[in-house]
Amino acid sequence: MVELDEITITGQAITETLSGNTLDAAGLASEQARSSDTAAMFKDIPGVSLSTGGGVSSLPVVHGMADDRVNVVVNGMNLSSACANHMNPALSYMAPAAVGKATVMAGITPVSQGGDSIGGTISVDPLPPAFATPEQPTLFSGRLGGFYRSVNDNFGINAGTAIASENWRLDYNGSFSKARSYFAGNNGSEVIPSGFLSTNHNFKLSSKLDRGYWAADVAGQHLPYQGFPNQRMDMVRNDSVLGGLNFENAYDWGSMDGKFYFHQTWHTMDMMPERGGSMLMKTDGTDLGYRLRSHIYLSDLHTLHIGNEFFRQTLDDWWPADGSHEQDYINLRNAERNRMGTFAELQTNWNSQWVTLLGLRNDTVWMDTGTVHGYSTGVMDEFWANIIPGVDYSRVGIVPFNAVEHARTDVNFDVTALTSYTPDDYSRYELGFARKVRSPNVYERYAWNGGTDKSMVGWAGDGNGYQGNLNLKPETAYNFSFSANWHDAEQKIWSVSLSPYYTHIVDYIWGRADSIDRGGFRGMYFVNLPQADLYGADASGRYLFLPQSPAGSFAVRAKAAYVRGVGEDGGRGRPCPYAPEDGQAICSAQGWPIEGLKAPNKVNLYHMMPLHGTFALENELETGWGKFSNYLGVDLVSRKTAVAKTYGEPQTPGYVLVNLRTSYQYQKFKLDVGVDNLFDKAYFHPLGGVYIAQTVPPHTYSPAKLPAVPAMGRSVFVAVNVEF
Ligand SMILES: [Cu+2]
Repeated sequence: MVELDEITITGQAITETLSGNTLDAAGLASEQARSSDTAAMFKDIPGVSLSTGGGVSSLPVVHGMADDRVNVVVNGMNLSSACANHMNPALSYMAPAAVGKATVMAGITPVSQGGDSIGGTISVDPLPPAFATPEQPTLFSGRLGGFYRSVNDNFGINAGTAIASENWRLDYNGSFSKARSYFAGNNGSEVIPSGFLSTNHNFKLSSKLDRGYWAADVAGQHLPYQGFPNQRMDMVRNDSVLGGLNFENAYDWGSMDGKFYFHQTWHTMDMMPERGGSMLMKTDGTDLGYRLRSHIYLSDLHTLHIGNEFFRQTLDDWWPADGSHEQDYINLRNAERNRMGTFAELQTNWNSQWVTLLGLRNDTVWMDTGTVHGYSTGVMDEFWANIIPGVDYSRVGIVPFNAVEHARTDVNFDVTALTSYTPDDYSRYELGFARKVRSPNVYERYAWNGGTDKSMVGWAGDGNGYQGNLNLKPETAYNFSFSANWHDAEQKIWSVSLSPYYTHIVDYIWGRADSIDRGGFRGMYFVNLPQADLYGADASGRYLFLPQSPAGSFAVRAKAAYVRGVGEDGGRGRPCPYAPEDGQAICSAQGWPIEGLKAPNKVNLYHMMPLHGTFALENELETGWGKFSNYLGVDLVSRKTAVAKTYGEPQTPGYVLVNLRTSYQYQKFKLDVGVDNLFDKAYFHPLGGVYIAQTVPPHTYSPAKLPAVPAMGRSVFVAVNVEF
């Protein structure tokens, strides 16, 4: 499904062809038919896996880096998660059907593609606007699609329409998707709560420039609920408004592109009825930013990319008081995180064989937040927030949050060097080095409450509670990657690619356990590990072994990926601060040792996908009655034994899944049908997290063996799309 594709958009052409994988139209369409989750469209790309949670909010993991470590760009924008559990990540704001182009850079991200991230890049964009021509002065187009998936009765519709003259164009796109909780394999039970309902609308007005366009768009999301089986809370409302201005134009000296945007999210969490219980949490977040880039032709050989961007995130996060509380719990008040990024990148096409790309980038991040308080003015809630008279804080080893300055500024520098060598028509090699820096996010620095009983901050799907650390430093990654591609001259019959990589990270941001309570969950505190190392390789290949036959063409495809992540710890969790105040009972209830928990010297990093691969047989048949594309694939995932023990990450058994699908296209009509997990295998996704609903009474389990979330059983899907 993944093809190295010719990129034609001005300004992005050059850097994306280095180290990029673009999903072609057919690949996109096939993924769109199978899931309501935009991040899931990337899961078949070697080196990409998913950290799953809600039905439309998975987080992509690229070469072992997840979440904020990956540079995710949606239509040129940085959109942050306005949630302590990262339930509304950037990709959840664009429905799969709205994606016109999807690119993954699993290896090295050129500085012109973004900063403040240390992993690869995922970008999704709508298609650039097409205008009418003098021959056909008015253009009218539309599309209508619907789908159904049996495992969770997920049904949805997508609609789009556009009207264009030679100079103007108006687009509307909308989508609706609703699902109940899904069923686990082997006739398993419902995994609760995992249902969702999501609606998205987007209007765009575009105007043609002599060699480009500008566009203004406004989008809205209304998401009434989304269950998260690996979190303590569910999303019970996510409303957002997103507005932007875009332009792109070519000139004799080069090209320019620009973007200005504003995004407001109103997010509410509670427990969905099937989970039971109630505890309201609210987050209001905004994103505001611009990006300006110029691509200047210095000579026949050299192109200079320069750019500047600004991105500001603000967050208010509070948990409203219900009858049993004195006051609202303030998790974040007026938190802000600002970033100014500036880069220069020189691309040189030395000759038809050698291309080099050298980039330098600065990101200055400044952040701040206001004072906080807990649900009450009692000692336990005040302890972490304010200085309590009589407490000797030098003895307890903490400083209450309101007693210290919160403003922090980081000045970060990124460097990238990439070269590609194409010696002949049969091979291509890329070698890259990057130094990348990421500053902590607002929760990593400012989540203020410690101890396991406030386990509401955390996005790893592990059920642990995380406390921020004002002394966190940015993490710095040194990435080395190499990629070799071999293929036939036409790139039609066979291709093989192999991409090993190694990343050394200094000051890796990590949750160190302070306490392990009776339920087996941990009270974590964000620290910088002195160092962490990630290494692995992706391999893929395709062979069209029967280009022509009465039954069409036949090809085999294979891919495999391996990643290993190890960090150096050996530190000690903080000593239980309640103990000196005669609070030993609290310490023992929270499993918080007075002398502090000793961390192992070496720790396995969290969310590392075990060795996995896919073998597939593909068939394409063109007939007078349309085109058939058939796919039979076998996914193999090995047992996950290298788990982050200090997070309580579950081990998961290996499994084999068989997936079958076929698509039929006749002119502007397209039908996709298929079965995922054909044999209804019961399995656990290795990055699916802990099944929280199973850990509350009356369920019992062993604390060292927290239950993993059962993955989806057999699902029959059908999708119909018509264009007119
Ligand atoms: Cu949330």
